[in-house]
Amino acid sequence: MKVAFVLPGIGKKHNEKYLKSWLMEPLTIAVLNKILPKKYDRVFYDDRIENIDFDTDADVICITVETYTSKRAYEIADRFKKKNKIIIMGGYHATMVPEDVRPHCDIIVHGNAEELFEQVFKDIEKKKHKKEYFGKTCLDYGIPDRSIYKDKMKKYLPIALVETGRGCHHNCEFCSISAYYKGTYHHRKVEDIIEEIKQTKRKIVFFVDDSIFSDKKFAKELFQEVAKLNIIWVTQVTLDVAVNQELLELMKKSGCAMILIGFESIDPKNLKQMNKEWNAKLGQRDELVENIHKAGISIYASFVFGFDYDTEESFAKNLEFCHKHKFFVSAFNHLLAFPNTNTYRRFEEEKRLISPKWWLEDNYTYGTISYKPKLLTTDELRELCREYKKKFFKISFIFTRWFALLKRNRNFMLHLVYWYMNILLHFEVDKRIGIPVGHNLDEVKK
Ligand code: B12
Ligand code: SF4
Repeated sequence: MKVAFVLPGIGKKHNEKYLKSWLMEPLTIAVLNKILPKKYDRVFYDDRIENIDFDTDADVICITVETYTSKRAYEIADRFKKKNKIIIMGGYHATMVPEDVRPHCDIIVHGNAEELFEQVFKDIEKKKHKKEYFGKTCLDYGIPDRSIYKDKMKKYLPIALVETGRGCHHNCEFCSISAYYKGTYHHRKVEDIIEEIKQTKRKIVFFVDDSIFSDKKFAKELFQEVAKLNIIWVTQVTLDVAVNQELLELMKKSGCAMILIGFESIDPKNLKQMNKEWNAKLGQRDELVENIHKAGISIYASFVFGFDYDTEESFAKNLEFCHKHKFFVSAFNHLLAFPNTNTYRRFEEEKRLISPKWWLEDNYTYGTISYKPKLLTTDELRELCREYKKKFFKISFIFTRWFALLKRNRNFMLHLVYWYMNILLHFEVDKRIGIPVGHNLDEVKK
């Protein structure tokens, strides 16, 4: 039996390439490749960078589905179905909205696949497979098998993705992670993580984790081991890391160069509504940011606009906050109601969803606001996000922030990353807006 893995793309503008900053190695596929029993032949199509061979001799097609990629995933599945392939779908969207996915596949894998993937294939061989399988959270996959995309590595950004944990102990209203993992957190074995980092031979590592400090004991143990490797690493954490000086020092010593913090909003009323008021309660936000910077660690500050108390002034205040702290990089995104999150349910109850299944709309483009914000119009919200991103990535501000970085950290590699990211994102502000979701992915030029 032969298995084809497919990672669908979001979409791209006609005659343009896929957005470069989205082109990271597809770790999900390396993990699925590892847990698929060795006896099966396999092939992988990365829809973001190459054309899918719809005439493949594979018998089973495994498609990973995220909300943004779902429209394309269904198209791919329907085309393969016409060729009598067995279609398996899994991933965030398949788990959160199975009713959406069901008509397009033979099997849905809900949740994590580690404990049941082998069984699914045994059942397929016996022609007795079920329509749905339910996986528990489990990260016991050892080391992911990246051999399936080694021929494509040059097309991905030169950063290794190494998973450390899944889930998060917080429950922010808009978040798919909290809806998927329901406030729980699980991590891998430290020795597997260390072995994997060594095997990737990369000098820059992104620890894939939604909240690495959900288990502080584990995080400390991990960083003590990582300190022996001479790498630089980045990850996503919550602001509370800054109250623990010992941890900050350990992070820095082990090579932590940057952390992505989801500030989301600096307005306490918004934070309360999204169930993230702990972000502000932890103490003075400015002091916490300074603590992190003093430790020599840079910040990727992520903001989301369109919450109920946001006005144009909120954008200006946020930019002021960025000017004050000169963040390494920043995101000014608009709020999105991801399916099955509490934000989605609230907007549904309040009758504020303009398009309940926005991800399937034929003319949906990246940046389209699919709900009614309270104090801004949809056009204002979209335009302000674009305008303030432009302000953040202005060349003069890139220089200002770089001078601040020089004082914080002298690592040459980090400075290269700084310029690469900031210039890339400077040019991507307009490239992103208007990407037609689900379209132009069969074009030869990718
Ligand atoms: C790394 C990452 C990225 C990277 C690269 C992603 C990539 N595909 O290469 C970057 C930074 C580029 C990125 C960008 C974006 N991301 Co992202 N990203 C992640 C992150 C942190 C890790 C993904 C990962 O590798 N996990 C490790 C693997 C092993 O776990 P897994 O994917 O869950 O797979 C397991 C199961 O889900 C299941 N499974 C998954 N697929 C399949 C398929 C089959 C057939 C089966 C059987 C099982 C199965 O089995 C696997 C093993 O158990 C996740 C959050 C997270 N912790 O997962 C967000 C996440 C996936 N991203 C998300 C989003 C929204 C985006 C963006 C749209 C953000 C934006 N506005 O620009 C873009 C879209 C990029 C794109 N799709 O092209 C959301 C998706 C939500 C949703 N409902 O779909 C997530 C969940 C983050 C969040 N907090 O909500 N992302
Ligand atoms: S802290 Fe981050 S990962 Fe955790 S629930 Fe909130 S937004 Fe999601």
